[in-house]
Amino acid sequence: VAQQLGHGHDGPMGTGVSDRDGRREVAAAALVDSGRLLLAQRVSPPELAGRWELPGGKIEPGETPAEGLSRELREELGIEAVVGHRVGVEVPLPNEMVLRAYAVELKSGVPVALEHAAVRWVGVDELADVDLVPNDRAWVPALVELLTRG
Ligand code: 523
Repeated sequence: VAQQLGHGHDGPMGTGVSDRDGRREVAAAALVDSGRLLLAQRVSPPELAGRWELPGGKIEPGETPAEGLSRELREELGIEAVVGHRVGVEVPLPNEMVLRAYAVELKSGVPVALEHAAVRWVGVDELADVDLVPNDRAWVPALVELLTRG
């Protein structure tokens, strides 16, 4: 909801700043369970509504990426999750933000679309056909690898 840096918070690092370069992180979950990846369908903004993303959101000042992403998944999907290693490339966003994906495991609960239009589980064979939000397309090769190994 809040735009750009700030949010009205003012931590020791300044406003909304979370990494060494002064960029605010948006974290997204590559949540894999039983060999399938969880996707969530955005409701906003208009240009992204109806398209599918790895769920997540902005890390707040004072949160680690793992803490912030766990919080977002609790708020958006009603699940408890364990945040693991980085997946794929980092994607620069406007307003000095950076988008990063993390491998996530489901700890408890069943994902429900509390802030999305819908959720769905996709197998590696379906990934190429999904209407992903443009930023998340950069992760497809890494997601294929995540879904095919082990
Ligand atoms: N993305 C994106 N892909 C992706 C996520 C989770 C986010 O491209 N998988 C982009 C979309 C927005 C920005 O990152 O440009 C912030 O994501 P958003 O809106 O999901 O984060 P929130 O929920 O923290 O944002 P507010 O509604 O502003 O609180």
